[in-house]
Amino acid sequence: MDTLKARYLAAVANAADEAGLEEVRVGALGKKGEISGLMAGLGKMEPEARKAAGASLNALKDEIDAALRARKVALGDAALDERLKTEWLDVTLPGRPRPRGTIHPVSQVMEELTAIFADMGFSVAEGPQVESDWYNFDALNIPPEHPARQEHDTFFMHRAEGDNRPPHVLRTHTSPVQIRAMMDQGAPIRVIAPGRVYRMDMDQTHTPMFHQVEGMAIDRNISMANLKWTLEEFCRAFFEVDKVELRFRASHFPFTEPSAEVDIRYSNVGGQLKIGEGDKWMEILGSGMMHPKVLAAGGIDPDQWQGFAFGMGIDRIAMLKYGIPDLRAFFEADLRWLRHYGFSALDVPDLAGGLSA
Ligand code: 2NL
Repeated sequence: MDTLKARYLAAVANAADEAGLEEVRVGALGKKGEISGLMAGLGKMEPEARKAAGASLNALKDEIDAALRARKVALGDAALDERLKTEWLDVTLPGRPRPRGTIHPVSQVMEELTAIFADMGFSVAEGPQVESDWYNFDALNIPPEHPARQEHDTFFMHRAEGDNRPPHVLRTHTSPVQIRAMMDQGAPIRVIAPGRVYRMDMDQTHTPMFHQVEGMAIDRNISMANLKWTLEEFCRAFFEVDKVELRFRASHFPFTEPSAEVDIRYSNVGGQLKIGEGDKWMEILGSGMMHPKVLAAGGIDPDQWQGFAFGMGIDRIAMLKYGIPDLRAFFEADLRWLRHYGFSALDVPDLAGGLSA
């Protein structure tokens, strides 16, 4: 009995893990285990001998059982200690930086110019990108034979078979939004209409979808002088320079009379463009006094009211302000490309028109 006990206690002590321990338990106390076998043999003994052997076998069983439990706890503790040694977390490690998205240059410029014109009393108007030909062309005094109305230049939406009404178009400018604003709000009115416009044009410097902002101010005594001041004020704030110089060149648009194309003075020193100085001129927008027919189409009496209007490409002025050299930056660029041009995320203009840090 004593050798049995010594053998099993040694086996328990030597078990290296829970599986080894279970092997020892099954060998001793399992259904076919050695101790269980001896206990089964008690029935064949004389009552006296059975009593003594039974008592010591039970004591042995209890002792082995207790040793097994103790060893199991010890092995569990050791395993936990081992895990704690290897699986530790350094909670003082700094977090891994995650790349943040940035606002798109076109979106940022829209926010900037919206804030600048808001300071001058202009609100923002929006409208549909799919327009009727009346809003996109007729209301703007663009005659049916005008090149913009040919299949070639404008995206026309198909009508159903047998529907002979004139097709809708993807708006070619945001002027229709201004017509709608005139009809909805009447005069006096000051609005800008920024948004997407579409023309069938695709080369190094043109994309079929681009962004435009148009603006207009209609009141009792609006003149070209108001137009000039408004555009100069806008350019000073937008390009963040104290002095800008604009040049108004006589031009022609169907929707304004008189009309002027506007150039801004700039210099180019080794590829570095500077606005407001130098001996170069760059065309940045078209403008004029609103044509009486266009005022009338918007439901405003041209004998009572005058207005100025202008239109400019947002993509272009975004490229100019942020020194972005070509259109690919807008369509194929990743964030590294934008950062390369000094474009930081979430810079928004403050009320003075400057960029906050
Ligand atoms: C250009 C020319 C211009 C306008 C847009 C306008 C809108 C209405 C009435 C009269 Cl509702 N005019 N818009 C006026 C002059 C020029 O844009 O070259 N844009 C890039």
